[in-house]
Amino acid sequence: MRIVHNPDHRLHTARHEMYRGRLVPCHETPDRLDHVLAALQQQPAGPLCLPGAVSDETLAVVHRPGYLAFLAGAWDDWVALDPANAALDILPSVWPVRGFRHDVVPHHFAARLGLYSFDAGSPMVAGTWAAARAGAACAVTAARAVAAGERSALALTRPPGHHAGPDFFGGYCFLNNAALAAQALREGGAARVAVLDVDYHHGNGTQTIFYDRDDVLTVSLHGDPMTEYPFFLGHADERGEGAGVGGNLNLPLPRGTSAATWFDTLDHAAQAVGRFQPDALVVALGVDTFEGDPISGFHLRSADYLRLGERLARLGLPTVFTMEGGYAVAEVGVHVVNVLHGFEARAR
Ligand code: FKS
Ligand code: ZN
Repeated sequence: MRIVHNPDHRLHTARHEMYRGRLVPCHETPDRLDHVLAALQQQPAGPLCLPGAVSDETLAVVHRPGYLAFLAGAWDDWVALDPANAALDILPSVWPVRGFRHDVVPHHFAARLGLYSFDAGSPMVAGTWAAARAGAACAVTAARAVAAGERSALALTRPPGHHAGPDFFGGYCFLNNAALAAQALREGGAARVAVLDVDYHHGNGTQTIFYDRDDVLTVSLHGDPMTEYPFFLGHADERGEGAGVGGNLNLPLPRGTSAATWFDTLDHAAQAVGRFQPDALVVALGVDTFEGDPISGFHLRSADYLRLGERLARLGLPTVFTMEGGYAVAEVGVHVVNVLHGFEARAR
């Protein structure tokens, strides 16, 4: 398996996220990725390589140009508000809810920050744009390698991507790496692409991006949004719209779900992927389904990640993995590597 890693991920190192009325240390830290690289040194799973160049036009197929320009200029705009802001992370504090205008982009940076976000838990720093952009390049490079004939590739990157929508960030995500990979597979010749999201949290950004399209199936198994983040999307009755009706499948599960039930549900997800008869697969790979994860509530154990990799390989599809969540930091590396080794063991 080709592994495309983000050499610039450390540029996105934030201090605080807002949580229940206070600023707490960020869960989404650079050492998450360092643990994966360390585990890959112990148990190699394929050649490590760097991302190629990716144009703004490529990003703009998935994200709105105005949103991309906002992200690119955010740090300078933040510091222009007040030079003292240079010592602080960017976090939004005002949002346009129901009844407000979304079609007018305010001039004030604090207002644009709210327009383009959905939580106060996703800090931006000076290097966020560079890190996210290099991460998106990893996803596109991995997808292009698979489109060119590699059996599989991993975009080993952070910040993650599956919560980022056409024009919004949140849930630690700024650019949707899984969606960019799916789009690159489409452009590389796959007529139909399935995205299977196995992160603990619903892939709301990916769902939204492809909701009205019939060429990309989105399937997510995740904590029930009635109690789990991101709360406002991810229910079973969300099936797609317009040409995309039937092209989205949500499999919400209660907090506390066992590995056995989770794997039964994975089988349903895999059957839906098979029925769609895709030419390629994107797996949004979060390992926050682990029983020891500090912010999640499923009960997978380390060896279960080998089984996950095996089951994904059994779909028999050219496959791109994107790295999403996982916060039991010391174990993240072993779990990701287990998925890759399980996959390689069954991949032809
Ligand atoms: C604890 C509250 C956590 C935010 C959860 C975000 C989950 C992000 C993720 C991703 F893959 F994107 F990284 N609320 N302070 O795991 O889905
Ligand atoms: Zn997650």
